[in-house]
Amino acid sequence: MTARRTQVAIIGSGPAGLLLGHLLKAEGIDCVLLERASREHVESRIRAGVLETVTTDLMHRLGLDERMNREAMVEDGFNLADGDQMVRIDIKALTGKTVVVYGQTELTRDLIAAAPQRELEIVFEAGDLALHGVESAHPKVTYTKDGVPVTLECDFIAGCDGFHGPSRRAIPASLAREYMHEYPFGWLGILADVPPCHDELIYANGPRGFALASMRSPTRSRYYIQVPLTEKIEDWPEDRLWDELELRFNTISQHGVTRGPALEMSIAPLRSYVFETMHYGRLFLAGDAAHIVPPTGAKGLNLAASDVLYLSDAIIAHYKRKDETALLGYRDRALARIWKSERFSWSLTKLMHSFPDQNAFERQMQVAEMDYLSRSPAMQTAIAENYVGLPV
Ligand code: RFL
Ligand code: PHB
Repeated sequence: MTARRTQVAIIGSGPAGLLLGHLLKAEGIDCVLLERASREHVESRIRAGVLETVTTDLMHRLGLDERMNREAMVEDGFNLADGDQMVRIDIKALTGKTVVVYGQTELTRDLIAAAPQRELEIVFEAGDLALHGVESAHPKVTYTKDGVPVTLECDFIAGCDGFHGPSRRAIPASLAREYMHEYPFGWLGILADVPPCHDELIYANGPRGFALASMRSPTRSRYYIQVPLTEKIEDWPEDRLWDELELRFNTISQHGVTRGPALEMSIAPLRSYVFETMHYGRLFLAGDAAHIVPPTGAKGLNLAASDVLYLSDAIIAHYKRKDETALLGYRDRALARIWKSERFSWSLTKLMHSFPDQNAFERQMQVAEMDYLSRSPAMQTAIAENYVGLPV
C-alpha cells in the first residue's frame, strides 16, 4: 500500500480534468489526475469538433494554443437545412464572434503532451478507483496502479470522470436531483481523410432523418446520421453510409460528398441529463460527470470548459485568498449556464431530427419554424448567440 497526498485530486483526464489540472498547476496548486484508461485510449477517442471562445480562451491563457492557432479552422457561419431549403446562420455578422473547428482529440493531445513540462502528474490506468470521506475535511481517493493499492489524501476532489464515472455516485441520492430526457435515436459518425462537402457545417433534416456534415481540417471530414437505437455498427458497411450521405448532401453542398476509407465509425445515443447538485462536501463535479447534452449544437465540451473555468477560479480563491465564496457559489454559477445550453441543444435536436412517433402536426411545427428562421434576423441572432456560446 502506498500513501500519498495532494491538494486537489482530479478524477478523469478528459478535457474537463486536463484543463482543470493545468489551470490549478499554473497557480502553483498541487494536483494529481487519475485516469482509468490508457494514454493511447484517451488520445484516440473521437468526439467533439467545435470549440467556443470559452474553450479557446482557456488554451490561450495556459499558453497551450500554439498548434490550435496554426491548425484550427475559424468558422464564420453554419447552415441549417430542411430538405433542399438551407439557411445560413452568419454567426460572425450576427454576434461578432466565431467558433473554431479543432478536434477534442487534438485538444486532449495538446494538454497531455504539455503535462510533463508543467509538472502536472497524470496517472493513467488507475484501476478500482473509489472516493472516501467526501463530506469530511479529509477526503481520500483510493486506486490501484500496476497492482499496487494507493491512497491519495487531498483537500478537494474534482469529479471530472464523465457520465459513467464513480464521482457522481458519491453524492447521496437524497441530496441530489436528476433530470433525464432520452431521444429515440443515436448518431452514427464517420471520420475519413476526404475533403469536406461544404466549407461550413451543415445540420440537415429531411424525410430520411437528420445528418450533419462537419470536418476536422480541409482534408478530413466528419459526418453523422441519425439512426434508430436498435441499429448496430455492423448494420452499416461503409458504402451504405456513404450512399446515405450522398443522398443527404449532394444536392445542398458546395462540393458534394467525397468517399474514402473510414478512420473511425461509432454510434452514440442522444440524451439530455442534469445532476443537481454539483457540490457535496469537498467533492465538486465538472463536465459530463454532471450533465449531458445531445451533440446537436456542439455544447458538451464547451460546457465542460465553462465548469472548469468557474471551478478553477473558486479553488484558486480558496488557496490564494482564503475566500470560500466562489466555492459555495460554484454550483449555481455553473448550473445557470448549463441549463441554457441544455435548452439550446434540446431545441435544436427537436427542430432538426425526424422523430419516429412524430405526427403531421409536429412535422408542420418544424416546417414553420424553419420558414420563420429563414426570414427572421431576430431568430437567427438567437440561434447564433447560443451557438457561439453564452457569456461566462
Ligand atoms: P470525458 O471526456 O468523458 O472524460 C472523462 C474521463 O474520465 C475517465 N474515467 C475515469 N477515470 C478514473 N476512474 C474511473 N472510474 C473513471 N471513469 C471514467 C474516462 O476514461 C475519461 O477519460 O468527460 P469531460 O472531460 O467532462 O468532457 C466532456 C466531453 O468529452 C463531451 O461533453 C463532448 O465530447 C461532447 N461532444 C461535443 N461537445 C462539444 O462541445 N462539441 C462537439 O462538437 C461535440 N460533439 C460530443 C460530440 C460527444 C460525442 N459522443 C461520442 C458522446 C460528438 C459525439 C459523437
Ligand atoms: C463534430 O465535428 O464532431 C461535431 C460538430 C458539431 C456538432 C457535433 C459534432 O454539433
